[in-house]
Amino acid sequence: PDIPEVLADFIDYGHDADTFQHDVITGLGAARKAIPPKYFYDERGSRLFDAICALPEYYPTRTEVALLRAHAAEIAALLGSDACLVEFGCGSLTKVRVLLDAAPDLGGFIPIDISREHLLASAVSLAADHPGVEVAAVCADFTQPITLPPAAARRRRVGFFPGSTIGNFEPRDALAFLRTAARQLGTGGGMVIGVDLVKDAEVLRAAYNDSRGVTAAFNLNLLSRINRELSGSFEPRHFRHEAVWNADDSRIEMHLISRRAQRVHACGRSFAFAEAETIHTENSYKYTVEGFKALAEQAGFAHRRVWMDGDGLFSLHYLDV
Ligand code: AVJ
Repeated sequence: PDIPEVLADFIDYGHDADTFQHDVITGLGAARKAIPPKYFYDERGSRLFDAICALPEYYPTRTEVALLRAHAAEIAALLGSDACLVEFGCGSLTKVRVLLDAAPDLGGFIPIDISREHLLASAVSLAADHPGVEVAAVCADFTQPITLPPAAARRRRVGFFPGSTIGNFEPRDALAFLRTAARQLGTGGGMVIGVDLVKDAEVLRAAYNDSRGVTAAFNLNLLSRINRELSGSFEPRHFRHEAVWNADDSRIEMHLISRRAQRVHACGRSFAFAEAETIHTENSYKYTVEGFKALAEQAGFAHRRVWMDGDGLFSLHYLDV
């Protein structure tokens, strides 16, 4: 398909289509059922996630955006001139716009995301608003090996990984991801990363159990997506959303809990659920500033700067490669 004129490039690795079926079959066939959280983000899921970000209980987005706004000039100075920002799992691109508005001499921007149509529309709109920036979008699972397009290869590269998406990784996978990113960004490069912090359990619980039920709809949409894309027979109302704080592992866990014993079909197979059996759909790890700093240093970054809100809810870090 044609690449829209405002984009320098649009590269599609097709990662999503290949793996969804495989991960659902494996995940629902396991003794402890689980499906990776990256599959939340089909078109409807991406829209529901944007709605989560606007919820009063969901503090991470507004807190991080306020940090980006408050420190945009300092971050822009750290980016320097003609750098290329590489955003991992970019979603709607609302956060990077705060940086772009403050960094007029940025040279390139590479948004990487698994949600193809959402990425295309967001990248086109951003490129139109920033004609001086070379925008090359990559549709891919950012945890898989990818080759950065020429817009990045020619410039000093700085990663942008906001939203505490790093929290979706098991700590050892977070370390592996940061190591790979450091290699890809290269010596002299950097990373701007948002990390959600350990805090009062009730604040955490409320952020993932909002009163409007948007997070529940986001979680349950995974079942509707299996119905749509993998000929599934899930009845979403026969499952319920659960999000709990696991203090021992320092993470919020999201589950879909079967309200009854039932049998469900998907991918031409049959899966049995006992009453109260769960599908584990997400971990969202929370860090302390010291804990994250240690992780980043172990991955080969030098910790340059941390910014936090007054209530210590969320942290934004600048790392040097
Ligand atoms: C985008 C992974 C950071 O863990 O807070 C929001 C996803 N899940 N509400 C998070 C999410 C439920 C979010 N991350």
